[in-house]
Amino acid sequence: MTTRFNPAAWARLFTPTRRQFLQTASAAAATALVMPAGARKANAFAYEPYPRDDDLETVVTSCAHNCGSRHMLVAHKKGDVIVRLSTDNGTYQGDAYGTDTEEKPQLRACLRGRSYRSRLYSPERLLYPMKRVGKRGEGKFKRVSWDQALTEIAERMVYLRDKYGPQALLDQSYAGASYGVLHKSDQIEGLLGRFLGMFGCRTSSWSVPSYQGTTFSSRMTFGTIEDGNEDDAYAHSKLIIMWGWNPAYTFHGGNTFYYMRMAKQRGCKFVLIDPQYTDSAAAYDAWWIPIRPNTDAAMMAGMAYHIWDNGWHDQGFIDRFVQGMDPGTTPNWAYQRGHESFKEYILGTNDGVPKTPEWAAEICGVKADDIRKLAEMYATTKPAALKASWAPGRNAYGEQYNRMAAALQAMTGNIGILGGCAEGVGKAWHSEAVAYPYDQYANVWYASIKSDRWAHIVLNYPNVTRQEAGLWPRSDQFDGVVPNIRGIFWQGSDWFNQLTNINKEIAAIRKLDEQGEGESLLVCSDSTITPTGIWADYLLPIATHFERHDVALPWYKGHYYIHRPKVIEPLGESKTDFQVYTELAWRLGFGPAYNPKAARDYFDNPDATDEAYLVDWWHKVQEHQHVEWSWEEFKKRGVYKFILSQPHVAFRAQIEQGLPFQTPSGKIEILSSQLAQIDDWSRTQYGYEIPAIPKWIEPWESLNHPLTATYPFHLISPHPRWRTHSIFNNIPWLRETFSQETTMNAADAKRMGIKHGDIVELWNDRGRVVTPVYVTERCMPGVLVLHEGAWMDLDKDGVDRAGNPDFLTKDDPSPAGAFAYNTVLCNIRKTDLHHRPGWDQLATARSHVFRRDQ
Ligand SMILES: Nc1nc2c(c(=O)[nH]1)N[C@H]1C(S)=C(S)[C@@H](COP(=O)(O)OP(=O)(O)OC[C@H]3O[C@@H](n4cnc5c(=O)[nH]c(N)nc54)[C@H](O)[C@@H]3O)O[C@H]1N2
Ligand SMILES: Nc1nc2c(c(=O)[nH]1)N[C@H]1C(S)=C(S)[C@@H](COP(=O)(O)OP(=O)(O)OC[C@H]3O[C@@H](n4cnc5c(=O)[nH]c(N)nc54)[C@H](O)[C@@H]3O)O[C@H]1N2
Ligand code: SF4
Ligand SMILES: [Mo]
Repeated sequence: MTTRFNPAAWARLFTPTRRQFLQTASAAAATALVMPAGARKANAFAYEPYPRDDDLETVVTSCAHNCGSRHMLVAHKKGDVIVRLSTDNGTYQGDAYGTDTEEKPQLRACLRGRSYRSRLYSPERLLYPMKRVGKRGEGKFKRVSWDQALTEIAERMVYLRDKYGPQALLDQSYAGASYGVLHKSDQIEGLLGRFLGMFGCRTSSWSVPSYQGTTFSSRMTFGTIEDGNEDDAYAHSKLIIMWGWNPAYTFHGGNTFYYMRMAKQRGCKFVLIDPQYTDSAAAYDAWWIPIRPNTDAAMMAGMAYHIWDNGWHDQGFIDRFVQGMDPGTTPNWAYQRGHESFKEYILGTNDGVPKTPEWAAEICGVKADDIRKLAEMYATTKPAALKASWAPGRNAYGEQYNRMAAALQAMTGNIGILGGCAEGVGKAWHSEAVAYPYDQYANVWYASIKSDRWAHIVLNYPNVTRQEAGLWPRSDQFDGVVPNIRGIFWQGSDWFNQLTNINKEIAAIRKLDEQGEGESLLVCSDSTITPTGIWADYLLPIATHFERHDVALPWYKGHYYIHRPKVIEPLGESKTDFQVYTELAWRLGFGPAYNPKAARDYFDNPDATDEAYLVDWWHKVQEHQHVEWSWEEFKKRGVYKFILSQPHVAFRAQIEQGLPFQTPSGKIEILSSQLAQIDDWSRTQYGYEIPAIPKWIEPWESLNHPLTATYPFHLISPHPRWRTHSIFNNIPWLRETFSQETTMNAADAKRMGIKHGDIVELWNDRGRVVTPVYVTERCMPGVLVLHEGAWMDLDKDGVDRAGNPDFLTKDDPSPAGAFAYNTVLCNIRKTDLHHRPGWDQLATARSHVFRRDQ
């Protein structure tokens, strides 16, 4: 093993006491040095004086993770230490300094990316394999060798598989590493899934927290999730409706704002439908329509009514391209099966309830006149982009919202045209995505559950129905068999911190504890000591994307590849996930099948093998995407930006050339052929009935629900600008810009005697969290906003002092699988409890625990 990591230098980095370290946080941002003058002598960098640019080596790489985009980072290093990070300046593809055009924009990093060095070298960095020595969740670990950790994990895996069957190990990998082509961490293409599948013991988790309602809608309506335009298409819109979409905060592409600004300059109007007035609305001077959370489908139904009422719909488009919009486009077989068209539903032909703007206003809290005005704007401005983002679909019956949006997009003919927008999921340009074997062993599983149901399954096993578990049907003896979950593998996920109803997850772990030491296994592979890791039996240190060879893909939007060389050697004893699973696979007897290009010493010498996979991948890029650069040229430049002859618009070919959509009927299916033909819902992965056309369905919690008598506030938990979920929570530079707080309406606060900056407690039957409060007119009455991703920090009474909203969320999934993160009622009051925002108050800086006796 040849690592150039120097433990003494590492120790020097962190010699000051924690207190001194904390005091430096503000100085750090100003000087870009972690240590202030006056602290005990500690070399933040091995190099003083600060090296000049000429002394540094410049390496192009990319930022990472499931953050909404993918930008360039340029590392400037001396020896094996990254001294500085910069970003795209237009030159790296061989263009003049500053090149930044509509066709070829720069990929400039956000604050998170630019602070990446402090994540790389953070005190929470996991450097060695660790084994739990205390109780689960207590945070007591000791350092062990890789050999010991892998031997013990392999033995336990075999024991659990043999005793509890091929469903005993739960794959909880997720998108932390998904946007590389070689080192992947998701349920479909990921390294863990392939490993557990080959081992013959895997329960997978099929519903995606991000957008399962949206995915479902896109698949049912368009037959694909590649329904997005590239972002430059926004520059051609005349009206952009940001429906539950805040691209200023929650990135959905790297240059969205750039193109939206172009639209603004060209006269585009902007509307925001959101319980809060966002920075995006402020930036574009949008008309803000506050809406009660989780009532969007009702408002959209009211808009559809008004559009028909005035004849503003595009009948030509509907007749040619749509199924089930109105009686004329609804097949007879569907009527024979008792279904109705969308228009009949909206007009109330059969249920006697016309979905008028007045009807909608009662539900969503938006004035009927405003619903009418927006409907008119949308139907009479061409082209118009209704961007229905995912958050309103991250709700009970969230799929209905997304399908209702597709109906509005279709009835106004805004699909497949430049400046329109069909996107639900928004996956646009098709990239070459996988460099390692994706064959018959990929995504093998013996049970597949709705992802938010694992704790429920553990707690109630064996008294769980297949509907409750959301089991995906199979055609063998495992069909309908609810898994007896005995182990969890976390890879590229902090899911213990990020899934719903954390107290229920804790109860599930406690139940596993009760079943006896040795009867379960929790393994967390991560580069950071995460809140999830605290609950694991083994922590495996994973090399970051700066420490391994890969290529970065855009995150849904953008058309480029960024080379990711091994910029520095892996810190500590870090290994890549691929090294870890390959080594385990060798020990378990299927090494060559798992990683066919690797020799037995891959654990120590991965470079040539990784290169070989990437070269093969590049050949596919050359072949499929007609790229002329050689692999060597790509490696030299670092980035390949495709130039498209025109903005990529999803479904352009279907509309312009009449090609069929990928649905059973070849049409845009507002009435889904697939759903309309299901008889026994209990045997589907959905478990419960889903209407064949989009409909308004009352959610299980909302501001219209009687439960408001006890819990009068609706909590939504959007994504933070200063974190990627839980990633970057411990970065002091970012903490200076934002903090974890609850946003509350000023009139509500006044009525309750709560003032800006007070510490408040939010609670419901599921949990309690503590945060400071931010009082503002920018949030509608009755709604609270608390961003997801804070590192949980429980006190002895089980109160989360860090303010993680997932102590309040509910683990009931929507029939189509949508996580109901934004379907939450709770209450709020002032408290004397302290908020402990994590890193800067030591609460979650667990590194000192781990390193104490080394
Ligand atoms: N900075 C940053 N960017 C990210 C991420 C991140 O963690 N940080 N995560 C990425 C990932 S994985 C994902 S899935 C996407 C998520 O992308 P989105 O789902 O679009 O993002 P959110 O931030 O959850 O919510 C967007 C807006 O929806 C509003 N909203 C919430 N509930 C409702 C509702 O019921 N109705 C309406 N009309 N509005 C509602 C919120 O107030 C917020 O302004 O973001 C990606 N981008
Ligand atoms: N209340 C509420 N909760 C939510 C949401 C919400 O809107 N509201 N949003 C949900 C959504 S959309 C999402 S996507 C989830 C995100 O949930 P997670 O995916 O669990 O969140 P992350 O914080 O991104 O965690 C990813 C982890 O992967 C690690 N990682 C990164 N790269 C690698 C690698 O190469 N190998 C390994 N082994 N590990 C790596 C990171 O260090 C990090 O700890 O959160 C969900 N939680
Ligand atoms: S948007 Fe994402 S990829 Fe881009 S710099 Fe920020 S964190 Fe990195
Ligand atoms: Mo997500």
